[in-house]
Amino acid sequence: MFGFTRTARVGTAAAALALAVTLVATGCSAGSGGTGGGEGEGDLSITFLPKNLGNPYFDTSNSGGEEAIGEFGGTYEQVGPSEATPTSQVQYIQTAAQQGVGGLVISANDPSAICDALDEARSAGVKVVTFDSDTDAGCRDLFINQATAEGIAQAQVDLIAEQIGDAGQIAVLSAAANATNQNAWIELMKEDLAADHPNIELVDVVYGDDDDQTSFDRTAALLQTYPDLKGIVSPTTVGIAAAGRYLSTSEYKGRVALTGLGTPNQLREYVEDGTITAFALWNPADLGYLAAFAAKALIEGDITGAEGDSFEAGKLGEFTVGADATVLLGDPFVFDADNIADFDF
Ligand code: RAM
Repeated sequence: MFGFTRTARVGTAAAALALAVTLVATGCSAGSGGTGGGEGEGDLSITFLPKNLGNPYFDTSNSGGEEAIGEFGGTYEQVGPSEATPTSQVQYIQTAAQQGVGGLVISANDPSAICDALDEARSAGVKVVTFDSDTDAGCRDLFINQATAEGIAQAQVDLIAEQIGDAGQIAVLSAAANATNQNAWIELMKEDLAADHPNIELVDVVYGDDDDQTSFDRTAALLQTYPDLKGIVSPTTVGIAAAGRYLSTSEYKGRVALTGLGTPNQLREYVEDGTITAFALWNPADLGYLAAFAAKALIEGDITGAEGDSFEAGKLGEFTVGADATVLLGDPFVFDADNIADFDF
């Protein structure tokens, strides 16, 4: 499994090297989960529920979960809606509860719209781990956070500021309007811009719903509406890939900067053709892997989600639960023309 080390730092050569070495040294498990039931107490059948299916980011994160579950001998399943709308996950949560799975690992499309369903699942004994995009804290046992929201916001503001000479109009192309993760990052980006970048004007925030075509169309509309636009920040892997595709064959290529959060495989061609200079992300596979081990620790009663609880997460080592029942994976990482060849996800 390609893996970021927990000590990776934004844009450092050492981190890039560690990543590259891990990439070469390890492989990704393609097998399905085990036969159910681990060595400890509890039912290690664990269902992964992404925001929507068909998103390479979640394919990678959930393959990390599958790898972990295979290692500890549980049963992996992935289910999910085709559209990332606030209530589209409810039916899958209800089904998991009826099946009596041991754990549910979910990236939430809305902080509160799925809470009733999650409450019912938890009442039925299902341990609920949010990862990637949280719910309200009271609706889950644990949240596995990819990186601090402040760090993710800062990385994107730094990137766009550098790419447009710290001045001019920018817009944000986000995911679904209610997405907990993107909304938290955008609020913090606004704060960073106001505090440190007086000459950058954020003129609009638009939503592509983590749908490729919608994101593509929103990009076209932004460029028409704001002829002086200098840059687009897209804090979603779906959005940035669609915007890259639009820009790469348009008159705006190289004139309007594009950055945000993306996967190397989806953006490689746009880095190579000069549409994108640099973008950020974390390792989605490690995020899913960590979330699976967290679910195991909850199911087996090793942890309850209390601050200071700690648990083992296989090859990633030991993690400790922080405030608000949150576990932190690491730091965001910046990809550019110099390091993108080292990554394959
Ligand atoms: C998309 C999803 C996901 C987010 C990434 C960066 O794949 O919106 O929730 O974390 O982008």
